[in-house]
Amino acid sequence: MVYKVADISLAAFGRKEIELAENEMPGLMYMREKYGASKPLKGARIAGCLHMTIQTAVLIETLSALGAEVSWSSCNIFSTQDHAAAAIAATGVPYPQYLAGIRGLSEETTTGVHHLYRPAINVNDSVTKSKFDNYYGCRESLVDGIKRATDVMLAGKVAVVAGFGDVGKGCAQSLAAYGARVIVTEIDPINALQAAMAGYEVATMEDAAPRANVFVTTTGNRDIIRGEHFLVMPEDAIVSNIGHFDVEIDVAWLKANAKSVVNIKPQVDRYTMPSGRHILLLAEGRLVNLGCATGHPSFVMSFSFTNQVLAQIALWTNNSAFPLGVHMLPKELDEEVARAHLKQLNVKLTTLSNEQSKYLDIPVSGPYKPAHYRY
Ligand code: NAD
Ligand code: 9W1
Repeated sequence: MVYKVADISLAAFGRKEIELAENEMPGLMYMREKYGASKPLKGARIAGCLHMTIQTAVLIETLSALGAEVSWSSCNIFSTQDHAAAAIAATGVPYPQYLAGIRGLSEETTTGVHHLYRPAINVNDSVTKSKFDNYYGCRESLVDGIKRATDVMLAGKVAVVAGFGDVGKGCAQSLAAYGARVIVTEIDPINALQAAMAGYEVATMEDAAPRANVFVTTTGNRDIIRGEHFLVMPEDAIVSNIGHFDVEIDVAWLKANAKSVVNIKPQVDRYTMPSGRHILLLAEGRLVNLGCATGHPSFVMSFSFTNQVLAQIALWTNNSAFPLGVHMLPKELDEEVARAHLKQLNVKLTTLSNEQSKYLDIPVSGPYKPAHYRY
């Protein structure tokens, strides 16, 4: 067996957590139930490159259950949960060598598909991926990261959320739910209006910086928190990013201009400013929910990964329908992903009557919304 993991003795622990995650990933378990016997991925060799987490392990075992021959490598060592990697390696899933005969790709992130030589399905733009991952995922994993890092009481604190897109909306909501007073910054008047109507103060970073105890950047843009902001922050302000990689917070300025820095524990650094005040920087300005916590909960990853499985089935079994280029999953499949998660939540869905179906000109079995509908 070919594998390279940090510590194979962690396999038993990983297996127990995988078992727990299975019940929280009903979309993937539905795929196993629906396709486990017919094995539509038989003959397919799938090489995955995705963070090796417990949730990813449930994805890998789903692809295997559907008949695929799976090999896996993590995108980087920092996103590997060693017990997940060990549990998967113990089942005989290797890491990929060179693979010929690729029929297509399914892409999870917003990152572009550059030198495309096979058709690809863009899973990122499925509603059940983007809307749920960004909003519901961050709504839970942001505060998880902040709390694991600092144990700070959020009630009564002032928190700034830079950006009020899907991620910012989720972050602002959970901070407010803990009793923090949330200030939002925005460049887009529509998002700024949404923030104001949701009850948040909307201000600029210059205005907010001297008043805020907790800072969260969610913009996907660069240079959001800069030297002039660090200089006016109150004592032990907590500064974190959950947006695009590490460009939102000017960490280089902090490193160059702080008097000193003390590492409190992994991913938590306390900088001393020239004024003598301190700043707590989380995850070195990288994604705080991944650096200081374990990323999104299984349930929300189940949405993304069920899209991935459906995309792989589509590419493998219906290859001629996907010419070279980037495709979307059809709306019916997006709806199927959502449907597959309802039972576990005891959701009772209403069925269109034939009269209603005619009245709205929508098939009883969907799709229920036009392709361009915004949720
Ligand atoms: P989005 O485009 O919906 O929202 C970003 C918002 O930031 C927009 O409304 C935009 O107007 C605003 N903005 C841009 N520049 C600004 C500035 N200078 N000041 C204030 N606001 C500004 O995007 P999104 O879906 O919310 O995602 C945001 C980022 O989070 C992306 O980089 C995305 O890749 C990342 N993301 C992270 C996670 C995670 O788990 N950490 C999950 C999903 C997405
Ligand atoms: N993905 N299982 C790092 C994850 C990096 C990562 C990234 C997730 C999950 C957003 C997917 C402990 C998990 C993932 C743990 C970890 C993602 C980037 C997950 C949230 C997305 C850029 N994006 N995600 N769970 N790394 O939570 O696979 O370190």
